[in-house]
Amino acid sequence: DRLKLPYCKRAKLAKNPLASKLLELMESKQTNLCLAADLKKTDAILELANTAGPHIAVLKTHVDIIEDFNEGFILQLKDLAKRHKFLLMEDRKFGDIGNTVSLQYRYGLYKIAEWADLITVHPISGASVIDALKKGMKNITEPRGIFLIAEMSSKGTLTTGDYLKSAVSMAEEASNLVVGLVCQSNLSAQSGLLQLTPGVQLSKSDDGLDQQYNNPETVINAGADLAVVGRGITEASNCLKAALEYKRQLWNAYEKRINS
Ligand code: S5P
Repeated sequence: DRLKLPYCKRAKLAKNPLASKLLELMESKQTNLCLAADLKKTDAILELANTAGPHIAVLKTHVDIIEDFNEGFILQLKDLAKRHKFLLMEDRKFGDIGNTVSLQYRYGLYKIAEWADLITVHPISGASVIDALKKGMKNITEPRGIFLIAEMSSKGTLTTGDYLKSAVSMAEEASNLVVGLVCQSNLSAQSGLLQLTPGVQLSKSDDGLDQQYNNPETVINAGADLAVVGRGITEASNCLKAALEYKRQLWNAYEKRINS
């Protein structure tokens, strides 16, 4: 049972080397927190990454909301990721035909393929999107991984029924490149795949725009291996204190899960 296995054991079962690396760093840093740094200024993201860095497994970005994006920012972010040992995920949610996705991944202002360890992808266009992204990774020497979005957190999402089931099989069949699933419930029994679950907040149940929140223990018990926290940390009066509190609660819930 995936949910009962410790991260260090699952690191050996993952087919993607980056999934193994991620599971190992979660174990060694004792954190299953993915921080959504949804901020508009590079300085603010770098400051947050430096403060929270030692306590998170993944820093998740939406680079297209940044107002002063530049290459120096990426170099500094990569430097912080190396120093504090976390991975970078660009939550691009690619959702077009293969050819367009491979161009969006590799070119343009953001050159995501050059720096993001992990990306998010919608399975909407079919399984060939994975091959297209593989093409976009050509000559990139660092390991790369994909999180496939099987199920969204928002109220009224269309990711249900057969769509959801097909997304899971797509991930399981491409587990050499797919590191895990973005979803709200325990959908895959494959111990080498990670479940990334957003919609986590301690003090709110929604955000007024149909985001739905659960608490750390609920999402970990629903199968989350990595829990995404954004505004619960970025809008706290003390971001470090908030990050530490989410980290503590998420890790305790994980330990309880594997030991129960
Ligand atoms: O279904 C989803 C998938 C994602 S990746 N629901 C989500 O909320 N997300 C992302 O998680 C979203 O884009 C945002 O970056 C983060 C949640 O942020 P929060 O402020 O609501 O915690």
